[in-house]
Amino acid sequence: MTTLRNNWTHNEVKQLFEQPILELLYQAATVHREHNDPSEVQVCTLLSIKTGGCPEDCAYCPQAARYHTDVEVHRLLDVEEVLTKANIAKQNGSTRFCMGAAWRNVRDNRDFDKVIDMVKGINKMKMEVCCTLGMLTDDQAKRLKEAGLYAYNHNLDTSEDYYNEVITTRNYGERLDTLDNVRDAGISVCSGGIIGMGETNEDRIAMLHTLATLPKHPESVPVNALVPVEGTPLAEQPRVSVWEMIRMIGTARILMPKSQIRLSAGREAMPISEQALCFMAGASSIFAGDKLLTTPNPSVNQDNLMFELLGLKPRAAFKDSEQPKIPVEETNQG
Ligand code: SAM
Ligand code: DTB
Ligand code: SF4
Repeated sequence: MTTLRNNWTHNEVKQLFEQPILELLYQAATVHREHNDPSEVQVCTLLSIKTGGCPEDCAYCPQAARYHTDVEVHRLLDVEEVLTKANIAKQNGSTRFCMGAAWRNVRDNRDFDKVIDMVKGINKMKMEVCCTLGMLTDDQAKRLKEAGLYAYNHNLDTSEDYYNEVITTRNYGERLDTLDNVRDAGISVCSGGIIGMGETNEDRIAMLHTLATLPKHPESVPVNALVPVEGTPLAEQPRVSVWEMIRMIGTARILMPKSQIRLSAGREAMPISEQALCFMAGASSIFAGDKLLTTPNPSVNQDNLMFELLGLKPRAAFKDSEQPKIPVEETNQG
């Protein structure tokens, strides 16, 4: 059994990434089978709890206020509405519920109090609760942890060198600081990136190297294919091919054998045969439901058919881990 390593060299990552695609696929599939049950796929549902109007300039993002996209700005949803959506996601087979907010960073205001109530409510439903709210301080991370947050998503998105080509309103170091705060608070780390933004293979290799040499591997690594959205600076980017997705997923699987490698944005444009190759390369998680945050995704019915066809089954919640404790004041209320 291969052991977990955090000391990968840039050259090792490059050699893995650049090997002939079928060799990479075979090696990644082998590592996947050594460490995981390849028939299990984690099913997560996303919900945009606060949409659009974001002050950041991420060139890929339809929610940045400065680009003219079709996304309608919406204030933070009410707690009850979010809990109802989480319940539907659970009935549809999701074990993780991830709430996204178009914020640069979390602020200590009434909206954050509401998010805390959402986290408490979803944890009580015995789902893995995840948030992606932008930058977090260490105190905010601790508060989320105490409320029962299981995971926090904060993507590196690309290499440090290419970061400035995509986002100018924050830097890579700030991204890494938030990941540290999340890790230190004892929250499961979800961090990955996007391909298809004009970056080179060197940038993809560098991002994978950064992720795989963090003091602890992120427990989840989303691999997104850019969904080009009209009105954003990256609207005209060509779609990435399945081979590029396999290279990213397979390399991530070999580098981080136990992490959930998530076949994330981009599935809407992929036939089942292509998704099957991604599962073969070690993808072990998907976003389910007909919408990601603002863009389309395959329907639950389509995914159920795919699972049946490929002999996949959903992974149980809190497998290999514990459900975060429910705060005392909540248990008292029954
Ligand atoms: N505002 C928070 C932040 O940026 O961390 C959380 C929400 S943000 C929309 C979450 C992630 O969605 C981004 O880091 C990016 O990786 C992904 N994303 C956004 N737009 C995308 C697109 N058009 N295609 C693929 N992934 C996208
Ligand atoms: C992640 O890596 N991908 C998800 C989730 N984490 C938050 C978001 C994908 C967003 C795709 C564009 C949209 O739907 O707005
Ligand atoms: Fe804002 Fe996040 Fe979109 Fe960047 S990716 S514009 S921070 S919502």
